[in-house]
Amino acid sequence: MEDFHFREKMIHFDHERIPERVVHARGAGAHGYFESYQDLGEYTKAGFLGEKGKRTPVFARFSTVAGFKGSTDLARDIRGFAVKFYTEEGNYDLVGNNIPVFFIQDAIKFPDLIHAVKPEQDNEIPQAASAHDTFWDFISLLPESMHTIMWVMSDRALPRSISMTEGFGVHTYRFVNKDGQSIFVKFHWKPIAGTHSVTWDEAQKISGQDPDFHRRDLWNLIENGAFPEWELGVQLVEEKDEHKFDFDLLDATKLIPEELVPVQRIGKMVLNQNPTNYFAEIEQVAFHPGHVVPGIDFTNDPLLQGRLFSYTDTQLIRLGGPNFHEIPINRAIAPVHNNQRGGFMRQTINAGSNSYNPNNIGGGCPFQAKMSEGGFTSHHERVEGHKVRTRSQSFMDHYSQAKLFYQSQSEMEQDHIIEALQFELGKLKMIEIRERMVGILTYIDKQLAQSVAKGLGIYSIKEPEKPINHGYPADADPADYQSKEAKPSVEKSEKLSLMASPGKGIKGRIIAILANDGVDVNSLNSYKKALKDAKAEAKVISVHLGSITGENGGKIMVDHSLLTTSSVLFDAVLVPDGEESIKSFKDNASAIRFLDESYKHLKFIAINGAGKELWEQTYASKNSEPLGVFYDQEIGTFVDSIAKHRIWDRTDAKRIPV
Ligand code: HDE
Repeated sequence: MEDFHFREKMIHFDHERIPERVVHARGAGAHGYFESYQDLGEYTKAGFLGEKGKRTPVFARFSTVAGFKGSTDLARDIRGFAVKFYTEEGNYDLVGNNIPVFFIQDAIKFPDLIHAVKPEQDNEIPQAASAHDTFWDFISLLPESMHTIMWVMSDRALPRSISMTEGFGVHTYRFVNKDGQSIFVKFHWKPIAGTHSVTWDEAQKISGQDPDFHRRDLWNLIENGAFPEWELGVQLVEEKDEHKFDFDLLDATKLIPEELVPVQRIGKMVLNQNPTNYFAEIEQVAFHPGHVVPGIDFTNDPLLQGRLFSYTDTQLIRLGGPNFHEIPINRAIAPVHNNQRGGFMRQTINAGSNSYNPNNIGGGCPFQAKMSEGGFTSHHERVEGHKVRTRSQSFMDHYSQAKLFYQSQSEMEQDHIIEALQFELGKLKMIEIRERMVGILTYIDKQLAQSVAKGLGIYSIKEPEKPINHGYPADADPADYQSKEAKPSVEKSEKLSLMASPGKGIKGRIIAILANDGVDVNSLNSYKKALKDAKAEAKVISVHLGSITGENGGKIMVDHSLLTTSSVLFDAVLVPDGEESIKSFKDNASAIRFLDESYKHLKFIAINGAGKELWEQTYASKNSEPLGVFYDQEIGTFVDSIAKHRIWDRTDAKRIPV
């Protein structure tokens, strides 16, 4: 025991773990900057938005919600989208999600929601999945969740890359200008790379092939200089217009369709630096919707109000005390002066004798700065009403925006929602939960309900029974509050479809090149160059690792063997010319499967010269006119096509038996 080298090493090791986040445990993050496009002083006095071209350092963390820290990135789930702005006036945290609405309206239901979606309490199964009884039992009794459920069942829940997902502040916040005037604001992050997803079949396979898929992608994009970028957008609503909408601005299950209030782009975020240490940065970063700067304030959204409590509370247990703001990743760049003292892990060495206010000993310092001195002063608001636990009548329309979302999807996206519901509900043990859910779906869309029912073998759909009376006025019949006839304010909202924001170019896409000894090196290299110029990555896949030799000499390094990778990890495939190279692949089941699976997942495929002989081995080639398969085409055509992400009208893809 006198061996202190041993003791100290072992003691530190024994204490390496801290509790993972209760939600959003699985995450990845990066540093970067935010650049303001204009002076937004008319609406907000926030300094970081007050000058065109002003740059503010940021740290962003992206996460899944339900899975544990070691779970797969490709779970069907909401993605957390949290950004910490290190402004000159202190830290501002925009703690959002990639889906603009939330399951519940009132924060008190949050522990129920999370208990329901997390692995079941008896056997802790299933991991990072909502397809189980407790989740759908809860959801089927909570009609207010239907709008978010539509989003989560859509491809929004399966992003191709973090850099290809939108972000939303979800709640309505306030901007406040220097004259104390306030305007409501909803925040949006719009990815420059467009919004793109993978299919459920791919998601499940990626979860096996590379559970770190999103984390790796984010890391590689930054290492390769293909920096992820988003524009920050705002929807602004004047206070006088608060009640102009047929939904409540304070209801987090509702969004403002862009047709009603357009999104104005006010700046850009670029993530250009990977973290140095995962634990010190991604694990220890502490976000909080209550970390605001002068010029940004809250509303009475009851979900937001609950969050304002929860985030400090959770840091106390996770990071071990009240000094978590002194951990390097959480430190403000603005100097901090207050009378807080002591507590576990205090870092600051405060000098002098006094730690109170008012004081004379310290010359009156530190003191709470007034608004005129740049201090934060809460927005003045007159409120009146009764103090009761109830929900406003204006929160009771649970279906109109679920309908709007479904109606705004392309046919293919609607099909994916149907398949997702068939999968999720199909995994349930209790048939009555399935029936209850299908009943509720009729309130969103009858055709949707019927299609889901068909897959579940439900032949007669029952109207939902009276919902349970939670959150409604005590004397109310909840059935009166279902507003199932409510119609959305607009028939269709274009931007709710992933197809509406394709983005530009192919930055960050990964293209597989199937090549072996004897490949046409010149052609391969010109593809590689064209892809690199477009900031995409080309990866050479062969039957072995090491290097391969071209038909006229020249060596090419191999990135993966067919054993160590899979088509689901790529966006498109190229088969270059070269008799010998193709010969070696022709009998290789993995190579044939690679092409078939790429075809099934609607990816673009370029075949050159002898590559046709390999293609002819595939099941896909038996289709009369395979769409999106190019023979001996210009490189440019292939590159431009990849920007479309997938060939959505390749309807025969479903027939491929892989
Ligand atoms: Fe969170 N949420 N949340 N949440 N949330 C947490 O805080 C909570 C909600 C969101 O990368 C926790 O530090 C309550 C909506 C993100 O570190 C916890 C309610 C939105 C992250 C917490 C909500 C979010 C969290 C767990 C209902 C989108 C990850 C660990 C009232 C606008 C941040 C932590 C990161 C994390 C509570 C609902 C976004 C427990 C009580 C709505 C992105 O405090």
